[in-house]
Amino acid sequence: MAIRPILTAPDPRLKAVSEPVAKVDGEVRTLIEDMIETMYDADGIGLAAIQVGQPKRILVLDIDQRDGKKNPQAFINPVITWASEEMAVAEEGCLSIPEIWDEVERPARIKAEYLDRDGKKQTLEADGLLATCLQHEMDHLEGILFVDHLSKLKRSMAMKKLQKAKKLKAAG
Ligand code: GNR
Ligand code: NI
Repeated sequence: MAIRPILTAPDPRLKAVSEPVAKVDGEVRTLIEDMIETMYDADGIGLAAIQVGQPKRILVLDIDQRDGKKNPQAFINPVITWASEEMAVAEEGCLSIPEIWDEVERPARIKAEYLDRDGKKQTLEADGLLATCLQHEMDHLEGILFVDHLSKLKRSMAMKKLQKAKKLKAAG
């Protein structure tokens, strides 16, 4: 396993639309293991493959890391098959937009289909943080970041704040 570097905005690769995985093979499983290790190392609860520079429709999640217990889940070629009309607002952050947090409105409940690490088809019904996080990660597969759901003004303020933080970090 290896920790891979996480791309940060405005890296143009984060805008790419990721490609479906044709076969769940060893290479895909290695990528998934690296993504899980990278997610934990960065204290994240989710990660999409494009965030480590791989434009593949793969994401990993672990939304319940209390008590240090780990329950990582991998989703390959996920598709939302149903979304509730009811919406929910949640505070979101992104490992590719460090230190920026804001409220995003999304469907409150969703149903999804995906392949697991064994290439087996699975279905899932989600609400709460799982629904938020899954939709956030699935946006990454389309090249969409959570700030793209904000007003133009809020987005440009967020990106300015990020640029400033990056400059400060580079200057040491
Ligand atoms: O670690 C993460 N936390 C988070 C919190 C609220 C809503 C979404 C997320 S996902 C984020 C990790 C990440 O950037 N995944 O793409
Ligand atoms: Ni993200």
